[in-house]
Amino acid sequence: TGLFTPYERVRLRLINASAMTVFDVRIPGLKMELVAADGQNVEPVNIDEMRMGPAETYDVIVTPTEDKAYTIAAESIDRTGFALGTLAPRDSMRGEIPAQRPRARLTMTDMNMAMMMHDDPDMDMSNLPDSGWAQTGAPESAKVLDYKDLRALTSQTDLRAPERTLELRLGGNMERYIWTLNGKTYADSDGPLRLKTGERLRLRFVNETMMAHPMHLHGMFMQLENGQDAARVPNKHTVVVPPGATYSTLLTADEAGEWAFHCHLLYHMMSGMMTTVLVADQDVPAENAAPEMDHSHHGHGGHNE
Ligand SMILES: [Cu+2]
Repeated sequence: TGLFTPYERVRLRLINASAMTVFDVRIPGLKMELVAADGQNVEPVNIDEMRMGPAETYDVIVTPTEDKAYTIAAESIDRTGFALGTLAPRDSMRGEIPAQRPRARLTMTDMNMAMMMHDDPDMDMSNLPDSGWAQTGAPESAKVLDYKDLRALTSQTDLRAPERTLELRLGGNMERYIWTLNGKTYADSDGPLRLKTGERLRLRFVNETMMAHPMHLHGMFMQLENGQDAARVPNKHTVVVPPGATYSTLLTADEAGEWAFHCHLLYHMMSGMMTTVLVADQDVPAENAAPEMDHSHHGHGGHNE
């Protein structure tokens, strides 16, 4: 229970610390003023709820005015249950638990969007069913956070255009339960993605699966290309790429070293959806740039056969 005095402004840092669960988060009876995404300040957005993938972090300010308990309700998107917290003026009070929402089914739209856009970028999408991923079950009047709403509070410092695009295809093989980046598991990969110190590049995530993948980079923030102007694209350490979708981020490779880069769904990471980025001066011979991670003795390898 988080205690408040009525009319107090309370800042909550919501962190999805689950291993495998995407949550829809709401506090019935309270508007949330979203002020930070993944710990990075954004222009305030007033919302009723947001969807959060593992590792994603949102700071919200709420102002409870009534002398009663409010429930912080995080409903798993498979609708099997809630993770619950309480905001209350006194200890040992309990708020109401909201009714469970129906589970949304994924549709042809979720499955085919990436493929169709690839085949014919101009095709007419108007007669397709709605995306199942987009159906949160929130009431029509509710404002659900959209990535497009995120706008950095202050200007980005590196406004260079990217010099190149690095594509990451998110894939999986259901018969063997392996998850892959560019068709390979971590154990079978060709080693780190090599970035030159200081370079500006685009990372393009192409999700070829029917699941969302929260792609998480250590060491540096990515700037999500969400339609905001270049100076105000938001920083993220985790980007949830919906089923069949293609999302792009920008990155300035300004932190030397080898950084983990993986899907934050634990079982996906462990079964192969993991790589590293190596930021080094290009002149340094690869074998001297940094010690390779030892795939054979590393717990994250794909030893599932
Ligand atoms: Cu994944």
